[in-house]
Amino acid sequence: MTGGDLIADVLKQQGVSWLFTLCGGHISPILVSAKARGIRVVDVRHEANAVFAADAVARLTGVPGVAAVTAGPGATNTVTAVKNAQLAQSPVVVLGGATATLLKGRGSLQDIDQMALMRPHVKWATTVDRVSDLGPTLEKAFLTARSGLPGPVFVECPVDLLYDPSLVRQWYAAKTGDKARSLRDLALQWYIRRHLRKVFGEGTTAPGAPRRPTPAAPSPGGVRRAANYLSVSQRPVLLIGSQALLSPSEVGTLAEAVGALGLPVYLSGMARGLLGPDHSSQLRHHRKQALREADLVILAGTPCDFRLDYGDHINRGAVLISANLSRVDLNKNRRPTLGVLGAPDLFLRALAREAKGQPARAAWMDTLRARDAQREAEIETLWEAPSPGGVNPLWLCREIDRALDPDSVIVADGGDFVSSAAYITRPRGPLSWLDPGAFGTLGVGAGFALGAKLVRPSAEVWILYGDGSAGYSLVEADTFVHRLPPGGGRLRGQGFRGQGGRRGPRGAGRGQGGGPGRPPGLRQRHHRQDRLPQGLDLDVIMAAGNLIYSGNGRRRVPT
Ligand SMILES: Cc1ncc(C[n+]2csc(CCOP(=O)(O)OP(=O)(O)O)c2C)c(N)n1
Repeated sequence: MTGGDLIADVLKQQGVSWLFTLCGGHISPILVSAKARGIRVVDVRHEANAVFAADAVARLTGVPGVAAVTAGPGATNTVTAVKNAQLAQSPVVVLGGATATLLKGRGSLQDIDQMALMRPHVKWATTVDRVSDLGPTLEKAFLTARSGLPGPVFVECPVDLLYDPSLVRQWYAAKTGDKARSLRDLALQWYIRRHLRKVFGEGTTAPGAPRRPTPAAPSPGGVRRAANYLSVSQRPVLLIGSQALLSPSEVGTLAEAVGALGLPVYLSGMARGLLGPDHSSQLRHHRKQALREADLVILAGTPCDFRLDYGDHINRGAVLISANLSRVDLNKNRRPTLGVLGAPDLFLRALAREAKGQPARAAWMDTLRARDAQREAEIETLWEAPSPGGVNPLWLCREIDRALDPDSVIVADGGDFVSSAAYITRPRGPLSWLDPGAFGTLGVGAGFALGAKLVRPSAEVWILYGDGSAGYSLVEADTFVHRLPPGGGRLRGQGFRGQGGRRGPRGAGRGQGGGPGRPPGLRQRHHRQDRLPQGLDLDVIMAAGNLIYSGNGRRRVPT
């Protein structure tokens, strides 16, 4: 039983189906053991994309997504994606390789202070220094990632904890030689033996059943008070944000509750699509005006940050009810009339049960609907306008909307183009819109799409790229071709030709990072990079401006 096995056992037990990675000698045993247990090891071209993919898996399944990255640059490359997950409140577990415990701080390859690097960006960053702690630490990491306000965690796994103990002992023995020739040699032998007893000494235990965090239920008193406020409101507006979608298995129930409440509702971030493409309660335009005219506003999982002009979009005289898992977000920039600390989806479900006999608000709803229809008509004139030298982005978004399959997921990665897409395309159902969230990170596209396609293989997955954002992750087209199941739906492409396998992980030379060499069983992709442009023959990659790829002809978007 190696440390890699212990980690893989916990992953399996926690229900992890995919391990995203870019390999390296420091982490190879984790990948080999995971693969042996039937976990799909999906290797990408940049560690950020491994974390973005894990983030998408977490958002779509509720089970923390997992990425394993090698020591040093592997970890530093994840920082943007980890920070993005932190701000998006997404439960991601990042396993980081590290130099051998005995070599820390002594100038070995890729050895840096990873705790100092990661700590500000995660809920919990920890390092493990004995094999017996690997399993329990990882179990705690999963629980931490998904409990309370979810977020990423980082677990550093030094390389000598991961390989077969007999190999590691040999490796350490080679440092001192068999025969001690001097007092110094004797001391070193003694020191290393003592260290090995610590690293391997304790017995290991089998992983337990995954512990589920207790749901953060809102207080019944808070729900009752909200229902009372609602019962006298003439012009309420409900705004639902990403945090309300943190329990993917419950989104159907949430959608029913929101429908039953019957309030005018705006959906933002991950909540887009919650009510399907054209629910009668949902509004898409003139949100600011609605919030200014409302006499009651419910923020379900939405802070008063820049997206609401720090609270200024909301009528100062309105009753403001905010439900949020984070006490900080609950009170950010503007103290609500009623703040309910707890899961916003549970709050809305409880409110739908509690709020009976609401006043008729036909006039208010009609006003909002009329404005919505008027804006839709305006947009129709805009998308027909000629766009010299390129494609009218509004027209393109409309075409995409027309083309969207009922079973589709949109990944939004771009600037203005994506802002336009957000109000023109209509995600078809709950959890069918993925965007970076409050961090506004360009480059989430391919990683998110990879995770989405693995979670929902039969869905059509669209990446809406700006031509700028496309540059960050277009290279993962290669990953789509080689790491997604063949024929598994619409996220696919042709054009790369594998040139056969060179054995071993990229750059993982023998003994790299102080480890005892690369284990067998991993194959590196090796392709003709000069064929890369042909690889963009994908029917799912859309880019604003002049770049439009619509590859396999099944649904060609006209240019
Ligand atoms: C990692 C990162 N770098 C830079 C930015 C700043 N930024 C926001 S939008 C944008 C332009 C994006 O261009 P494109 O994807 O083509 O979208 P467009 O706005 O042109 O539609 C940039 C550089 C960012 N949000 N994220």
